[in-house]
Amino acid sequence: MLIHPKVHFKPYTHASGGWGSANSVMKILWREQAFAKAPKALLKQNKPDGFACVSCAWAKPGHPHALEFCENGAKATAWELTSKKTDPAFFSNHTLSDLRQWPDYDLEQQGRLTHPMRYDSATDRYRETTWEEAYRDIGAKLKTMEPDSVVFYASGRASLETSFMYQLFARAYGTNNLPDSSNMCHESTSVGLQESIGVPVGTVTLDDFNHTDCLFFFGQNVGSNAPRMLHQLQDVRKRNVPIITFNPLRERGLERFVNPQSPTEMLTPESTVISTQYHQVAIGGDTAAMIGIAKALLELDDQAQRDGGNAILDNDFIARHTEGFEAFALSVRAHHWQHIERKSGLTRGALEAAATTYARSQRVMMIYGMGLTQHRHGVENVQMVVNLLLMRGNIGKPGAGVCPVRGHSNVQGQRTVGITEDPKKVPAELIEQHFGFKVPQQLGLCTVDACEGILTGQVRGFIGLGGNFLRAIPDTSRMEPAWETLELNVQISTKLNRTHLLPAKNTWLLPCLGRIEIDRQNGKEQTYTTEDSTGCIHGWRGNAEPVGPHLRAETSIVAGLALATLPSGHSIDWQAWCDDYSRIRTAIGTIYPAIFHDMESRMAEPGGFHRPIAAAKREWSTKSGKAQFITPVTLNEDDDITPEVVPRDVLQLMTLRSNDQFNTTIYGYEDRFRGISGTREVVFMHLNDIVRLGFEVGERVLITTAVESEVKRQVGPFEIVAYDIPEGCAAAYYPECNSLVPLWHHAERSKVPAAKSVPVKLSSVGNN
Ligand SMILES: Nc1nc2c(c(=O)[nH]1)N[C@H]1C(S)=C(S)[C@@H](COP(=O)(O)OP(=O)(O)OC[C@H]3O[C@@H](n4cnc5c(=O)[nH]c(N)nc54)[C@H](O)[C@@H]3O)O[C@H]1N2
Ligand SMILES: Nc1nc2c(c(=O)[nH]1)N[C@H]1C(S)=C(S)[C@@H](COP(=O)(O)OP(=O)(O)OC[C@H]3O[C@@H](n4cnc5c(=O)[nH]c(N)nc54)[C@H](O)[C@@H]3O)O[C@H]1N2
Ligand SMILES: [Mo]
Repeated sequence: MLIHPKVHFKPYTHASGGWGSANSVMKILWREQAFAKAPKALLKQNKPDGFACVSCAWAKPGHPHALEFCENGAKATAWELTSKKTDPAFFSNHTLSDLRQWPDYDLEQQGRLTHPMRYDSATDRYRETTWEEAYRDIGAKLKTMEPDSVVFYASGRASLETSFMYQLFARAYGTNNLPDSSNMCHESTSVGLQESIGVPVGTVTLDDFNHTDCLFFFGQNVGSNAPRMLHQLQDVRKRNVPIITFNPLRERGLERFVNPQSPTEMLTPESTVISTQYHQVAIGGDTAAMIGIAKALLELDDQAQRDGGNAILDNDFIARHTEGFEAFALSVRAHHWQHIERKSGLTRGALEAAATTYARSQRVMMIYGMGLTQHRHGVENVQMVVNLLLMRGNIGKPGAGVCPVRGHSNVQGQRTVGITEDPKKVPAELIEQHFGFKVPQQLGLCTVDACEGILTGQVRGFIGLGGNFLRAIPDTSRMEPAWETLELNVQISTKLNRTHLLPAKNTWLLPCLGRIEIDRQNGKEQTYTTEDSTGCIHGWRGNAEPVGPHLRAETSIVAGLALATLPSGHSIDWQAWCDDYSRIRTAIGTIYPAIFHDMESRMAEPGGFHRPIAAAKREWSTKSGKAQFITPVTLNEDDDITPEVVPRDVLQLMTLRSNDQFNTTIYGYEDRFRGISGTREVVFMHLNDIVRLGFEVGERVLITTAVESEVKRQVGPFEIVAYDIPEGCAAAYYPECNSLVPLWHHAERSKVPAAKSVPVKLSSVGNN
């Protein structure tokens, strides 16, 4: 057996949370030399008088635990408050060609960016500049460019205040090119839910967890990516509420949990069983699985009618509130069980078991993540969740509803205040009335379109409000050379990443404050706001001293760029807004009064305030005025390869996160729950596939995309790990595998890259 010396694979036998989690937090505090600031900061994390965790978007309770953070939230805090610095001396020691050889982990490990820098092509280095010079030169450059050739990307962390200013800046400049990270993430939700129930966001709040009597979980890895939700799940389980999970992998956080903040749990061998049914659905098999559940429900309902029992369907709700049920039911009945079993990878018995529990429950929530949205049929997956909920009237009553788990901590909020490429989604008239400029009519570019534009040369400039665009997008090895032909690349960032290392003709790196840091403007500490995954809006403030005197707040950087770029004479007083953020909030309230009226007082309430969500009140803002059953057109996860003739050596690859990363930020090489340490260059496969394809466990292989063979997309060598994953499926880490995902391989309608199902082939090293 070939074993790569770096890799250590040992199945993890403990629950999620517990000592493993406490240990992991101590390690990162130590490594980041963050003991001076982090412990004090952690006490304020997600507290009404503190700061919003910079990790996930999960809801922050009004009455938080003494320590309202999780292992990964603590890592994110330590990562931001590190005492290490990437300063001008660092940059003078390294050329960009040198730094491009470094792995993502090493780049961000250098610490926080401290000074505004400008790329100097003569020396291939960043050199220090002043803010004034940077604003002046960027502004001058932007003035010479065609507004629709410039892209204003936002990553999802910036506050509501910054996001609102940023979209105004882009639109006043003359473009709707406002792609964001949700274009790679929950856009399938925004498109799917809008069509089905008339809102682009989920309908549940934290309180629903107190009333629910059944939860479904599709394709979300709660233990790593939204661990604070484990508290709600644990409480729900204490009431004996069933949790039914659909995931190709047996994720530890969905199996067992020990609350690391409970001394009794830490000192006893007790852990809470999370999922009561665990269905290892095939990658991309969810729609088929849900069709199976729907079919079983219809069959149970038929049976009840024959027996004179209670109806299983909520016929009254269906009649009063929905449209399209007949066609949907007809189509579900027409699917044969054999076909459903083949497509979902699950047995009829398993799907009937899920349906029976569903049928017995009165208040059901369905929770999901990237396992549903990042597919060719990501929108249909989301709409199928809604179909199931509608069948039993599970939207718009306590304890029930749809719960997409958003990613970045303010990604939902940035959309609410206008970050979108679609001008129809912003109140253009109000903007014109108050700020005196016309919102451009032309549809802007989403993320995939922006990438196309970079490839074709239509896009000439890029401004990044956070994020690591070039690493997060698909088809990275095709995108990188095209990127270097850009005229302008401006990155507003906290840490060095690969996007900073591929310079355009004019490139700047502008270091900003993180949200944990105290933001002083005009001599006053400022507060800021975010919206979480449950539509709840909170006020926060940073509490750590900034890492250096030259950092500027994101608001102030956006204002600086706007002032240097826009013609004088329009009616936004950027400077006054920066001096006092309550003025930005007043402006937000003027443009979005239904959501943000009286924001200043409401944002300070413990737990914040909820935006109105019509569907949660059974008001349907759809075209028909009713909630829509939308029938999926196919049960195939991917039509790129005709499923009936899939060659036997093609596997469906999902790219996913480890427990030791935040997106492209790699905290370390330890995916504790999956038992991997020392490397991320592994591919998880079923033992039968390994044997069938003639490989060995531990062998190092190249992974090649199996569609569009005229373009070579390949990564590796990666080491094969035998893993509990359905046959025909494989898994490997994001972002290492992003160059395997063709740009066109995205969800229809939402354009979310289908990062969870890429047809691939493996080959032995030296044999391709
Ligand atoms: N610590 C930490 N927290 C994070 C992040 C992070 O990187 N680190 N990222 C943040 C962001 S931006 C986001 S969007 C979220 C992402 O959080 P998640 O939505 O959990 O995203 P992933 O880790 O990519 O994988 C999701 C899960 O989908 C499963 N899956 C894959 N394919 C399928 C499928 O076809 N069907 C089903 N049912 N399941 C499938 C995988 O096994 C995995 O468990 O987390 C946010 N929070
Ligand atoms: N193959 C594959 N690709 C994927 C995914 C996948 O599952 N598989 N997931 C997709 C998803 S869900 C998402 S959301 C995207 C993520 O895409 P992005 O949001 O673009 O990427 P991040 O890795 O979150 O960005 C990290 C960088 O943000 C900067 N940063 C951190 N904090 C701050 C801050 O407070 N302010 C500013 N200005 N900058 C900051 C730091 O410089 C850091 O290097 O990736 C997508 N890409
Ligand atoms: Mo995300």
